[in-house]
Amino acid sequence: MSELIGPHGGKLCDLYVDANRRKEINEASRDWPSWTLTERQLCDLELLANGAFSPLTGFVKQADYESICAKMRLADGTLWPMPIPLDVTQDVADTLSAGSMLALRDMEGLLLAVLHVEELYTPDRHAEAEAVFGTKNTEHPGVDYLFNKTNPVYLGGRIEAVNPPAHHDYRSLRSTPKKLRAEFAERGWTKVVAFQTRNPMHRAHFELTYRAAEEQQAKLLVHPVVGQTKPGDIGHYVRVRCYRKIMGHYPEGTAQLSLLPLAMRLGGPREALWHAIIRKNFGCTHLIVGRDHAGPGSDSSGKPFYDPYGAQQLLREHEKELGVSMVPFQLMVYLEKKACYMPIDEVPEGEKTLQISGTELRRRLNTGEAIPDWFTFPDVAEELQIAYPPLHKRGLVLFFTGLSGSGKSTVANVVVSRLQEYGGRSVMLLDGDVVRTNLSSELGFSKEHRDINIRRIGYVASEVGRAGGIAVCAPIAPYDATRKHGRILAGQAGASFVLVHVATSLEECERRDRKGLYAKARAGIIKEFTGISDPYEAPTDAEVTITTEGETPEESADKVMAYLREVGILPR
Ligand code: PPS
Repeated sequence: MSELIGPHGGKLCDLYVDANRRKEINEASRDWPSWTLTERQLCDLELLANGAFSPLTGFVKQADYESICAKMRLADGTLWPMPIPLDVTQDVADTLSAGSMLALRDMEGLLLAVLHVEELYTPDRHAEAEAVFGTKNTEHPGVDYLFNKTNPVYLGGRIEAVNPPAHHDYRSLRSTPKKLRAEFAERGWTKVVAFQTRNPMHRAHFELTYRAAEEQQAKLLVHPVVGQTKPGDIGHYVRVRCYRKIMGHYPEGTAQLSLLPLAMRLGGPREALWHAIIRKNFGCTHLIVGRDHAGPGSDSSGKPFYDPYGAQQLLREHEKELGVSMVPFQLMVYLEKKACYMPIDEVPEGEKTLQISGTELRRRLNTGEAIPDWFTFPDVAEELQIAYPPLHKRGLVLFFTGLSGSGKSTVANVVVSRLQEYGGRSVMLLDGDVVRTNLSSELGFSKEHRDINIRRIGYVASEVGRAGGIAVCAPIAPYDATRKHGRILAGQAGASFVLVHVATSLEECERRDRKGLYAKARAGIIKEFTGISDPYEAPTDAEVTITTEGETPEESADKVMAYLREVGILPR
């Protein structure tokens, strides 16, 4: 009888201590310095502790780190492509030395593990970026994280795990390698093909995973990442609802769904190798690897960060050593006449094929147009349609920006009345002056304070949008980056964001000078006045531009309303 594949390095690690040791650590930890784990570190710790990162028994020390960067191997030669150190601030590092104990806690302060600090070292992050990601371009999310979100000092050392990180969602779908292996063993699943994904699964994914398992005469593990994925990805709650639906389409006893709390680095080929090692630890013998596996796509000049087949190639080179086979997959397309899916390479010449891109799917969801059955199973489509209703039923952040006296508030007020006439969604106005009285009364007009003010407005507005309401904002918001931050927040909250530039000229604003502020600013009585003694960065990304010169507030509001109807944010 065949046996389950062995873990990477020969031994499945389990870093959890027994009850006595837990008690000891809990008591002693009160005197140890503490570190609050970042989201990424929480993911790393969970997978270290439960053995998904076997043979690692802690955060990597310098010799391993250097060897991983240079050779994709630990210092002892074991294949391992991704550095997993614990990065901490200089302040915390200053309280530590080799031999220190560091209590690792979650954001609520719960003790999850203790790190036996064996080494502190300062990495050369540029060299790390080049070695691990093959680029120093911060458009690569892994590089951006490394350069902008990683703390300066790395710690390496053994871990003793005390409590697993708390997950309140989908608990029945979160299996440790030990548990999954036990389940596989019980069912006699010795050949298992893993499918890694960070996206919802459509018919093409179903077809390719089904075929891959059939061809290998193996079972299938649908193993989506629910830790950190690519910024902008569909959140895991929606995805897991979709995965659950798709699982019902596989024949009974052929496939299993399990969630992987991995923090992806989007490292392309290296990451693919890492994925294979992790899946091996979960008891899988095969990994499906597609085009640009775990890559972040292309940079702003359109150049792909990785060779689209680099991951397949690297895995193939290490298949033997690893014992995990790479199952390549090609793009699956739908043949209209035959009403079936086929790898693009096998399509007979002249045969009409159908495909729906991610952009087209988003367009259909935005407009409420039907999603065809051949593309997505109807029960999966329904989940997506519930999560992404048409734009006219989603929340909206309507953000006016412009100089003081440009007419922002006047036009915003007309727009608010019009939106209320439409009904359907509750409307809230966050006017510049009103916000400064209620939400930001302690703030002045320095760049720092203006940024705090706009970030607050962006936050409140995005929460209104999250709840399906409309937030109309009308501050000056002179800085491009802060406005863009508001756009990102709205997007993360699932709301539309529309920027309206009220482009009334400085001359006109000053001529009107309704509040007499421009005169005071010219006289130097008011300091840091926008347009006079403080900058205004005119937007280049506004969806609507209006000028109140030679146009009534009603006419300006009409333009805004027309745009909202045109793009489907308001029903026609
Ligand atoms: S910002 O930059 O977005 O935080 O400004 P905002 O919150 O919209 O506040 C602008 C209103 O504050 C009054 N005011 C000033 N504006 C600009 N610069 C300086 N130094 C300043 N001091 C007071 C002014 O009345 C603005 O109101 P509006 O409605 O824009 O004219």
